[in-house]
Amino acid sequence: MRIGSMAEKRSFKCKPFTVSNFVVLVLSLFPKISSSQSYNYGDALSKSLLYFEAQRSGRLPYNQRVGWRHHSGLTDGLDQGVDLVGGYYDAGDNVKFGLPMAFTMTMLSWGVIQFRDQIADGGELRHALEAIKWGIDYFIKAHTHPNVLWAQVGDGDTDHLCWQRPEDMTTSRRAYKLDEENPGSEVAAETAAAMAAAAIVFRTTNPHYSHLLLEHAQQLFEFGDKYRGKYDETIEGAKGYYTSVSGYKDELLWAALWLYKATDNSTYLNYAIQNANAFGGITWAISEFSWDVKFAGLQLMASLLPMEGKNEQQRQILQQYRSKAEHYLCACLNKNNSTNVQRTPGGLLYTRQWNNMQYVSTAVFSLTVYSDHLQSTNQMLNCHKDSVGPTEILSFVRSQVDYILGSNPVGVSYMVGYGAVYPKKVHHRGASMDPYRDSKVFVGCTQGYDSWYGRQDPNPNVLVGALVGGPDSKDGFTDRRGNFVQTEACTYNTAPLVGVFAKFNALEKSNSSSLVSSI
Ligand SMILES: *[C@@H]1O[C@H](CO)[C@@H](O)[C@H](O)[C@H]1NC(C)=O
Ligand SMILES: *[C@@H]1O[C@H](CO)[C@@H](O)[C@H](O)[C@H]1NC(C)=O
Ligand SMILES: CC(=O)N[C@H]1CO[C@H](CO)[C@@H](O)[C@@H]1O
Repeated sequence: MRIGSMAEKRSFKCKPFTVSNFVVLVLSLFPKISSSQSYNYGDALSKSLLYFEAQRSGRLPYNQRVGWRHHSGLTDGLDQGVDLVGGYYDAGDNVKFGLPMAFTMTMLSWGVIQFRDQIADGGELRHALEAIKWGIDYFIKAHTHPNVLWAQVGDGDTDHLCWQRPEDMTTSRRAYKLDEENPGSEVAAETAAAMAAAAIVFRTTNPHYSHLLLEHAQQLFEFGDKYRGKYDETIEGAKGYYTSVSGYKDELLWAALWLYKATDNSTYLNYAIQNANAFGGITWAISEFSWDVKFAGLQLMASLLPMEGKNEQQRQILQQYRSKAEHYLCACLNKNNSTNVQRTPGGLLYTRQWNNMQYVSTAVFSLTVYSDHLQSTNQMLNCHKDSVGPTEILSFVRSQVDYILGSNPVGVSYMVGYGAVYPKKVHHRGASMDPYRDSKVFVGCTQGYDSWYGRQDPNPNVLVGALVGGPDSKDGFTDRRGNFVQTEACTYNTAPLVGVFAKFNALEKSNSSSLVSSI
């Protein structure tokens, strides 16, 4: 099976406000490649976690480090009799979209599970755990009954009519609920995956919390599986923003694998084995991995499971999962015979124009995880064209990470606040206006567009750690607030990078001369 148009999405994620005076300021006129430069991955790691504090909704704690943000969304859910205060804004707007928020938490948790020691080594474990807990605490509130999950607060249409700081929001904060009559298997299952992954993260440091998360995860999975339906048909406000193109079967398999990993209960493994074919788990060969299409991610998870103790059927199916995962990895490495992920002339993986960085981010995460796996099991990755070893994979990952941090034709760091040159006009409501701390004067719905959105000046607040949408297929980048295709950042862009930065930071520290410089 091939995917054709399976992932043309987020088509209306950000309302284009003005398209008229599009001043193309193609910065690529000033090439500045410095590939031999060594980056401070520890700094990138710390910054990546600060970003999550800037995206917080709710009542901010005393130790909030991003000072230009303040409390917001303090009555979310109130009208509907539920406390939905907290969680994260997903990008440059002020809506709380359940599906990408849950995916962000799953990936952040996976990063901690895989790279816990390296994150601790970089001094950031506490911040990583706090970032996860902030999202997961919200899911606990949102899961009010075994078969009820509140899956969204606010809606894209009204939100996008306004350009307001979250602290000033006057837009609709209506909350949207999933239940037995109004199913939404993608969000139920992705939230189950996030909570199961977080249960692993907190297993030793907070066993009570971990146990609670497992209960929620099991119920949510059962709810999503038993009452099947596409969430964007239930929550109309999600369509056009986070349309589920791949449906919910990938999320169900993904959640089952996370639950298996968290509980070791073979019921969940068998679910992923029995449904492997019918749900596309071993039939789809796809070369992208995102908040929507997660076959590649679940195939990778399945291929990391140990074969010991599995029966013949399980082994066979797991092997098929693995072969599809390897298709994805080989495609990223440009080692497949024909289907590969495109690259820009500057060498960046290129999937599509709108927020391309999200795909780069999941690809480098997957490759890093697999490289570690090959290393520890003393194996090679056999692609059509070539066999690739763990060091070569890591070397490619490093090229992508360094591109992100500044080794690119434009010479800009696509991670905001990293280095000297980075996007200054990020498409982000809160960052683009005077901070609430300094100016409590209310900014109205359209007033924000009039006074702040179209300004030529840099944003008053630096959205440190945000990974913006990134360059186009020719490495071009236009730093303009209205250019949301390139200058908007999303929580799920940064989340997979946390562990990868930690890994490179640790490599650099432990083996600064030999290993890292050779890759
Ligand atoms: C495994 O999970 C299933 C489904 O939640 C449950 O019914 C069963 O009791 C669990 N088994 C064990 C050994 O905990
Ligand atoms: C890939 O192409 C090479 C060279 O054309 C060929 O030898 C090989 O059999 C192909 N591999 C697969 C799996 O198609
Ligand atoms: C068409 C092509 O060459 N793509 C292949 C890449 O590798 C996977 C796994 O071996 C194949 O399934 C694809 O067909």
